[in-house]
Amino acid sequence: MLLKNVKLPDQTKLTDIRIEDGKFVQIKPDLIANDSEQVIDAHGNLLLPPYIDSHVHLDATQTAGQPRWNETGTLFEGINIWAERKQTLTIDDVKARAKKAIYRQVENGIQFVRSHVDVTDPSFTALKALLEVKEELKDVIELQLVAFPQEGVLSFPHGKELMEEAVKMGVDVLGGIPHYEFTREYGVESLKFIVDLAQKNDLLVDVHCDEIDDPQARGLETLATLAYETGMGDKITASHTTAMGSYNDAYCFKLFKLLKMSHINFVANPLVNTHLGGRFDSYPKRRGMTRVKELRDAGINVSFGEDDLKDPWYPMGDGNMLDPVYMGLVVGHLMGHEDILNSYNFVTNNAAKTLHITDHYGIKEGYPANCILLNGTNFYDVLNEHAEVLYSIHEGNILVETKPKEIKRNF
Ligand code: 17E
Ligand code: FE2
Repeated sequence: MLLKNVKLPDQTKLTDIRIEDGKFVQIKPDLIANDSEQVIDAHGNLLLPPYIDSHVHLDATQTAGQPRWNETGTLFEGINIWAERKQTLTIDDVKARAKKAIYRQVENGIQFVRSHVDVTDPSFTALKALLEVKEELKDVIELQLVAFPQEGVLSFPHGKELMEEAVKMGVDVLGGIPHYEFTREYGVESLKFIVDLAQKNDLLVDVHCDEIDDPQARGLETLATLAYETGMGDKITASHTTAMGSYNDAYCFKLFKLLKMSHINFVANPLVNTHLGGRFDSYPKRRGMTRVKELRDAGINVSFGEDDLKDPWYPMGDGNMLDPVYMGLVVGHLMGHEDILNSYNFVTNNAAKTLHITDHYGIKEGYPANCILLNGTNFYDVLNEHAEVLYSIHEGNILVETKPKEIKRNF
């Protein structure tokens, strides 16, 4: 296959790309098509590596309103509603809902996903189902599964054993939820337990860390210290960290030194945390998003996730990474022109670092031919105009083709 007249984000001139046996084999201008080679003319449109959703909950997707809607809009009501819905899970139910969400994600150019899966359920129904989905869709999407202790490690009966069992079942990443544990001490102990278990089993870590508007929440400093002292560094990710939006600046200044030393990654979920955050405030109301701009400017890796697609925490979401990018830029005061042009990094290259997939992710000769051709010549237009993903190519196969919308104006 030959892609002609492609615009790569870091190059000013157009180029051509040859794909053979599922890999990028040549990236240079003026390549000549071989006999019978399929040619796609990009007409100067932007080619990116595929979108990555670095934080989503596929076990709960498509359950909004079941058994009731979240009327307070708080994280805590979401957790309570999910605890009820969890009682009625079946493998077929989880698989059907997860696949529905993944198909939308793939149609919108996503090819890599990290999904948290609640393991505070002794039957492990959701995890069993998602392990099957991961295998069944492996030619379409690369799915990482996180053992996520939604109701706590120390604060839920047999929480530690459930995490250990999830490791045996084959998760890729270990999660945690220190701000939800009964006490600060339980939070600290849970983080030590998770990092230790990850080290012993050579797994990554991605913690729901300080997802609360409590300026006293201090899970992050413990997680970063563990990353630094164990040397796990960038194998560890802190998701949400919304308490950082409430920390005082003096504490945050001191904290940033540790964050840089620790090399941990951050995932912000701009849509969901703007929706769930500030719910106990009157006015002024806090925004609930972590300090994305300051983290980025300090050279710390930050990506964006969708978090929820129609579930007890968030009633919206259609598997499109342009949505969290848009919201993240608005809420994060990241609307400088260069900020907008480069914002695709939050859902591509930065997310690839978090997922530890940079050895096979990116548009480079010799790498698997994974890419998306967008209906726009730069990311400012793509984001602003909700540009279609014209082609999503995975290991050299065209997964999805989309025709641009045709509008007939009668005036
Ligand atoms: N669970 C949680 O603790 N936090 C979230 N944002 C979601 C689930 C979606
Ligand atoms: Fe989450």
